[in-house]
Amino acid sequence: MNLRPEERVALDAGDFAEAVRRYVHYGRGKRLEDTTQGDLLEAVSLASREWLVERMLESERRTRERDAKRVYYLSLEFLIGRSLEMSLRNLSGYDVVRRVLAAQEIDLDALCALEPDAGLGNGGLGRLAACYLDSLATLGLPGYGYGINYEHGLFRQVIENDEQHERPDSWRQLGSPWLIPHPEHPVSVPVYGRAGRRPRGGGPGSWQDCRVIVGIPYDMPIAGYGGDTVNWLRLYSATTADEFDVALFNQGDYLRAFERKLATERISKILYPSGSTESGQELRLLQEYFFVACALRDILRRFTDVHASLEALPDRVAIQMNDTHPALAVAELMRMLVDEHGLPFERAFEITRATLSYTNHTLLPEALEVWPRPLLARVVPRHLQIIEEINFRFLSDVERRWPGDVDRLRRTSIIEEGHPKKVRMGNLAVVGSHSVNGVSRLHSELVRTRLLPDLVEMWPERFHNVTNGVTPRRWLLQANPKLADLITRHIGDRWLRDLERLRELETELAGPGFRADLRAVKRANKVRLAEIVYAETGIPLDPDALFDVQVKRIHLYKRQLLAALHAIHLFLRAQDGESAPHPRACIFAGKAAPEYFMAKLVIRLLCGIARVVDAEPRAREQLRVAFVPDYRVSLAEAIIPAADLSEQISTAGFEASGTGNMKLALNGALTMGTLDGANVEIRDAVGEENIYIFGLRAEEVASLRANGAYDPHRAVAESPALARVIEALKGSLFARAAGEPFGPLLHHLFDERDPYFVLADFDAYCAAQERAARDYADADAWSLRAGRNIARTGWFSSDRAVREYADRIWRLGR
Ligand code: 26Q
Repeated sequence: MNLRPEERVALDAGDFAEAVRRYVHYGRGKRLEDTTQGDLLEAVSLASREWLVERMLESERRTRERDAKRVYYLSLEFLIGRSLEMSLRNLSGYDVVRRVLAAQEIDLDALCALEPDAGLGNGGLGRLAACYLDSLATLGLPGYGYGINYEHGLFRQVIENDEQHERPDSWRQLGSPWLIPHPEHPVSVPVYGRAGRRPRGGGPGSWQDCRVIVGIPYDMPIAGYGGDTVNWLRLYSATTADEFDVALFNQGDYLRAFERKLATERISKILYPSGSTESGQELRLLQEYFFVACALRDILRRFTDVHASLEALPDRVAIQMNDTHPALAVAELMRMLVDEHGLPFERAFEITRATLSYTNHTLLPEALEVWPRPLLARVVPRHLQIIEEINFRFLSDVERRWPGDVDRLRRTSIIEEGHPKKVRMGNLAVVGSHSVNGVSRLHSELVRTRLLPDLVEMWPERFHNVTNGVTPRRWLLQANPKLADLITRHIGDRWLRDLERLRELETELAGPGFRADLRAVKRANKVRLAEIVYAETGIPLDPDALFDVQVKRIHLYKRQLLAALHAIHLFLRAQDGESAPHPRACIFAGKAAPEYFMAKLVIRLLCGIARVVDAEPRAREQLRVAFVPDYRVSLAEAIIPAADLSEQISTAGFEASGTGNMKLALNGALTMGTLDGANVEIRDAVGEENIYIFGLRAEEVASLRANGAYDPHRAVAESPALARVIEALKGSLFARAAGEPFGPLLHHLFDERDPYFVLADFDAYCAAQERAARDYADADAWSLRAGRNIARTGWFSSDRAVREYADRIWRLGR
């Protein structure tokens, strides 16, 4: 939407310089000449924030005036990364500010590079939430994120002696200029205590003797491209109410009062790393409940400020649950409608269901959330009652449709039988939503056929697919300014709002000039990355080598191990004096969950291979391996634009979608991938000739598993190359000390018959890699195919994905 000129707040250069001076002087209490870079970063950020705030207030005024339907994106994770550069670019103020500051001998790029990442997420799911906020604002939609203001984001990863060690991430130790605190708007959230008897027929219930947690909101402004719309991400910190603790203080229990305060404040202390598999962790449950309760209070307050009756809630509010982590929203919204607003249970449930929708991000059985019933009974007793009432009514419907089908009742029940009983959050989310979606075509199909076939049979119309997308503003404009400039010089800048316009590059690709320019941009990005990798690891990379990149969380199903075995294969061949079709640099980055032993062992192996290759002169002429520590958004922004080859090699059927695959293709890397997640759609988009697809397909993986026909020993017997690699892995060649440190990996591959079929795909993978290396040697032909990846992946914009949600799920167009 376009603003009238008088509505715009001008980006006035003089005002900006003055604001920076003001923040340094009065904010920090320093003279300009005494400031540190950190002071300047803060001052420049706060000065930029003034523009954001003006436009945020203006956006809010417009939305209220139109009484527009709002979307709330509930997520325990928002992987925002840095904000200064992105905000300035979205406000079209980046160049102005750079000039203004340069006049004062301040280097804006250097300041931007100092900003700590807001790493409030684990990986794909959290980054997706951040991309969607960018797109919501860019499309001019009133869409807001709700989450937790973690004091510590995902841990920092340091590598010592080939091993991962975790360090706290204190991203806002010095305060964050991007968080606007609102202590004047606290919300009170009851927890623990006792529920009264479960009311008959779903009448209003009661809940006594609760403790109260107080949520303090902090708002992070989110600017859309062009700056016309600025939305916000509202993050809550947990604390206690002063009045509440006064009771304890007055009893003279001074220390206990403080202990309680500290215990409560733990709730927003730290982000749980994914793969925190130990189930039933009370603190995680408290986090999930706390932020959902804060969000719903805020949402209903905003709604009831304007509307007398809650009947119209679904017409004005859509709430998206990012995985099952916020699934208690079903019970909490019901509780508010029934217990606080006196609605009949049946009507409240219709409203709840019409308001909520749920996105599934995983099929991995170990990642499906279940909570022990006794824990819910203790922490949120009234919610458990509501869940059981919902389940009772739901199972009655099932029984009416399939009389006597006891097995079906057992499978679909929200409550899983056993000792103890458990609450299945996925089933709760499906029963309590009007829409359930997967995140790629293949994944949504597998959700329907494998994960939830019974619920699909019950409500087929409820199930959708929305293939993920990524924001071109961060992942092209900001991360790859040289490519962005090149594109804009050829087709103008409308691609920034309409990424499918990149298709216009197809005609440019016909001329050799454009392909050479593409190559020059890629090379410059590789030089920049090589500097970073050298600084971080001491490993020198040749910018003319094929940059082969695998960056993502370390997980067995993602099969970094397959890439490691391939690197060993290349190493052994080089040692033999065989020459490769083209030199290659294998670049890895990613964090392992702290207690995920096998993933950490994979990191040790990768670091070991890197070290051994580095020490072998004959090998390092044609091979380099680097493990770059502390993968995070800002590091991704440096790695992705420099990639030639994008490793997307998960076991087919396990990666829900992937989004790094989209970012890499959009930046002109060719994909080396299995037919998994969104790789399938990337292949359809770029064409078979412009991607390397190999390996077992999802159905083949499933049937191999079902008939028990996978024999890792046979795979080794049939492949001499693989046999050599396995032999090399057995000794201590890649280890720092003697012994067989990689024994557990071998045990997993052979004795546990590796459920991810690494060895089954090894030969096909090596063959595809060999083809890629040969193809790469023809630089011009490669550039053409890289260019086609750029030109044909516009559909993977998060603008397209958010528009699909807006039209089909949130129904924002009135
Ligand atoms: C659960 C319970 C306790 C602690 C942590 C968790 C937890 C946290 C994060 C479980 C899972 C996650 C993250 C999952 C995730 O990132 N999934 C990815 O989502 C992407 C966006 O849809 C997909 O592209 C990826 O394929 C999928 O793996």
